[in-house]
Amino acid sequence: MLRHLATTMAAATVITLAAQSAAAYQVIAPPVASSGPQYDGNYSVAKLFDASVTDGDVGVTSYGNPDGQWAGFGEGPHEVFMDFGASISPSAIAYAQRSGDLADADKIGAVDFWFSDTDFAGIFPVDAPDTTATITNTTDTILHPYSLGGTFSGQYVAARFNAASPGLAINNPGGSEFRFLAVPEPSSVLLATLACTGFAYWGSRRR
Ligand SMILES: [Ca+2]
Repeated sequence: MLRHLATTMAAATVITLAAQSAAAYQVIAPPVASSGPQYDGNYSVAKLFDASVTDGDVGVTSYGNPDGQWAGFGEGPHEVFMDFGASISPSAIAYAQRSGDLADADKIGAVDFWFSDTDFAGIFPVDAPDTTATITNTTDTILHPYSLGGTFSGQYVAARFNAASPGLAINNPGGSEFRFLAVPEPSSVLLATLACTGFAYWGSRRR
């Protein structure tokens, strides 16, 4: 009976930890300030951060109309500054395209990023970006995750948004929602699961 109880508890521990580790991404809070080009006052950069986004929305929730959309004027590339108020350490981004009026226009295909703990003071960097996120989905407005290829840190971010389809007659690319994402270490979750499971089994053997 006691052994059965211990086994049940061990199984429950594994299930609980598995549930806690189900969120592959942790959404980082939006910047406290952002600036950049806008098609007009209805399409400001702030519209990238005007919706409620939780960890569970990543890869699942569709934004776009009626959610506010950011759009630059013309195909760009469009250069944006963000201040997060304190240093962040993202490993990925979540991006929802703007719906736009034309199927092949108004979408972003790649974003170049520079991270710094010093304010860019409105001067866009001229050196190579720290990393580039390739935005592969241009057909819906779901908040899809994309890797940064590593972990990058800084309070200030300069971001260059590149059109997915340059050269179109009409093209005002932008997005519906954007967030940086932290990616929890899977190894630590696995170790915690194994440690708790082993502890419960050891307890059952002693009885
Ligand atoms: Ca929005």
